[in-house]
Amino acid sequence: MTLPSQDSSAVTKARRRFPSEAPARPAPVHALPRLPYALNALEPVISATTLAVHHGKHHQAYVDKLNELVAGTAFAGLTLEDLIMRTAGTQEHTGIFNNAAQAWNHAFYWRCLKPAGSDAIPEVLGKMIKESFGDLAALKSEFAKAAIEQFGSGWAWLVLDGAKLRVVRTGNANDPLPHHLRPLLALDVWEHAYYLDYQNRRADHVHAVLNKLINWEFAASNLA
Ligand code: MN3
Repeated sequence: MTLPSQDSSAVTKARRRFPSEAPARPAPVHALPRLPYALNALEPVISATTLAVHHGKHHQAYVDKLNELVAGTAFAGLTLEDLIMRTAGTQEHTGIFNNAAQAWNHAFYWRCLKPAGSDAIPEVLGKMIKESFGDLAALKSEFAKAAIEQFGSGWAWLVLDGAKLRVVRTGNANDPLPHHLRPLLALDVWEHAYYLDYQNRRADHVHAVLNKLINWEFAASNLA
């Protein structure tokens, strides 16, 4: 006879009788982080509808799928960063990599944005931008180019590479961590990030975010 994999009534009774021995259903290791602002806080650049779907459906789905994939495996209990580093470039763990990276990338991305962002840059970061790009306009221009020219789904990043800042782009779920680059800022250019608000006008979305929503304090905090 095949034992039922889910709770049989006998198991349920045993759990009631011996609560201390009952294997509690483990909480998901990876949880959807709360947004650091209200759903409508980024309007009109990013609508509440886009944010609700992007965070509540897309980001949630990556987290849920990751929990499903790692449950009962040697990967259970590892942080997102560990999962990314251990599965990057492997053929056999592509699913775990993709979902762990997307879970990490989105958690990072939400913090890169803030309502009514301005071009006021913390001093240390401002100095590095000057050294690496010349000025903020040049950084924005290079960042926008990477975001707009990324073919298909992906991300644009400002990263710390040794002592220098660089703009890089990655396709699909890929992020800079396995390349030993430290992310300072990320911009999601998957269509789900902007399509409801901008349809095919990715460039308009990119420029609006760069000019109105960037959290430079968060970017600077990632230097440490
Ligand atoms: Mn996304």
